[in-house]
Amino acid sequence: MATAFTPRVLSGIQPSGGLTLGNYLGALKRFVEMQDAGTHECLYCLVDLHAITVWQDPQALRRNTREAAAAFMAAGIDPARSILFNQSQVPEHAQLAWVFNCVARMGWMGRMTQWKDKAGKNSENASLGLFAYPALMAADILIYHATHVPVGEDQKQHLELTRDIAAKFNHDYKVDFFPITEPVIEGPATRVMSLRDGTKKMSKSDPSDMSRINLSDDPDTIAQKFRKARTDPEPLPETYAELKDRPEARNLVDIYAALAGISTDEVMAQHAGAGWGQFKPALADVAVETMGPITAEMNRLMGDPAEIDRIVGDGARRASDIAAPILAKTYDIVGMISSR
Ligand code: AQP
Repeated sequence: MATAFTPRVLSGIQPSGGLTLGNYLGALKRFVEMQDAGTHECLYCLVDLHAITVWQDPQALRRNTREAAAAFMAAGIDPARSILFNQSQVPEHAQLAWVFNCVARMGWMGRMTQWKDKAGKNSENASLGLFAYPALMAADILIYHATHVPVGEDQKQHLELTRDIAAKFNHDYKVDFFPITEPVIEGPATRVMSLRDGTKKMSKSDPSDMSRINLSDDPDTIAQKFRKARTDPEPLPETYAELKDRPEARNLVDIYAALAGISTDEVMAQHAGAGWGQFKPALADVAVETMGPITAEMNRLMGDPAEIDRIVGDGARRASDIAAPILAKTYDIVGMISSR
C-alpha cells in the first residue's frame, strides 16, 4: 500500500536581492493563502545556500536575508502558524542534498533551463553549486516529505526534477520513502514579466532596477517605474485574447488583475479603449494601495533585526525537529552506520 504522507507545504525564496513584485505575486501571496487555508502544515525558508550559487556580497546577503524574512511576515506569514527559517540554519538540507547529488544524473542537470540561462556561454566558469542547484532544491522539499510546493511558472522544471529524484531514490533502494511532490502553480500572475522587456521574467538580479518593482519601493518610485514601463502605442483592446501578441501590454494587465484581485476579463471590461496615459496611473494606484502597507510593515520589522533573527532561529529549530528523523532514515536506507 502506498505511504500516506502528512499534507505539508515547503517553499522558499532566494535572498539574492530585494524581493520583487514577481516574488510577491508568484510566490509570497500564494504562501500566505496556503497558510490561511489551514489544510497543510507550512514551512517557508530563505534559501541563502541557493543564493551563494552566484556571488553575493556577505553584508548584502545578511541584509537581504533579514529583509526577506521581514517581507514574509509583512505579507502575512505568521511565524506561529507557519515555520519560517533560514535554509543554512537547518544543516539537514545540505546533508540530504549530498545524497541527492549522488542520485541525480549529470544529464538531468545539464538540461535545466535555469542552469543554461544563468551559466550562459560561460558555463566553464560557473560554480559547481549553480549546476547542483536543483538537487539542493529537491532536498529542501523532500527533507520534510513535503507534498505540495507553491511556486511561480519558472520553477516548474525544477519541481519535475524533484519528482524524478524522489522516484529514482525510491526505485533504486526499493522503498516508498519520498513522496512525489505536487507543484502548485496557480493564480493570474505565475509569471510576472520585466517592465523593460515583456519576454523576460521580472527578476531581482536584473541589472536594471527599472525592470522591476521592489517590495521596498516607495509610491513615487512605483508610479515612475510603471510610467516608464515599455509598452506599444496601441490602446487597450476590448478582450484579453487580443493581447496575445502584445507581451508588455498583457503583462501590465496581468499585474493589475493580480493586485486588484479581479479577473483579466474584468480588467478589460473596466479599461477597454484606455490609453497608457490613463491605464498606467491606475495600475500604479492599485500597486501602491496593495504594496504600501506591506512595505511599511517590512520597514518597521527591519527596525529590530535581533527580533527577526530570534524568530527565524526558532523556526529553524522547529524545522530541524521534522528534518532530523527523515535524514536519519535516509542515511539508514542508503547504508550509512549511525553514530552511537
Ligand atoms: N517574475 C516572476 N513571476 C512569478 N513568480 C516569480 N518568482 C520569481 N520571479 C517570478 C517566484 O518566486 C519564488 C522565489 O524565486 P527565487 O527568488 O528563489 O528565484 P528566482 O525564481 O530565480 O527569482 P528571481 O527574482 O529571478 O531571483 P534571481 O534574480 O536571484 O535569480 C519562486 O517560486 C519563483 O517561481
